[in-house]
Amino acid sequence: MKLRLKFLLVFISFTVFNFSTVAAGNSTNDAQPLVIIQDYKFIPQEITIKRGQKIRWENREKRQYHSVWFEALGEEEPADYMFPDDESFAYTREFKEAGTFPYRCGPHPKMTGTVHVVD
Ligand SMILES: [Cu+2]
Repeated sequence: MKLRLKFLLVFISFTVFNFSTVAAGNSTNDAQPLVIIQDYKFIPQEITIKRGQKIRWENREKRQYHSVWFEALGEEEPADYMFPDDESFAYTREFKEAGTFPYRCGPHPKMTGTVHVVD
């Protein structure tokens, strides 16, 4: 009976670990990669996806807007901020080319992240 309980616990922790890996978006499986914005950070800060996948960013900050700006690609700073409490809280972008794409938050230059797109 004790042994069965041990197995159950191992199974549960394994399951939880797998889910948290997917939730952090740091995987290259078919689930949509997700980057959370919280505590003035992009979490995870670096993410690797397959070419053709989309990344979804979600602002889960309390009362603070942010943006996702691929400044290094020569793009203009997004005029629309991501506010946590309305529909603008999420932003999705598809990556059609392989490469390394650094980005930042417009209003907060220290908030940076990197997208790695692989074939
Ligand atoms: Cu920000």
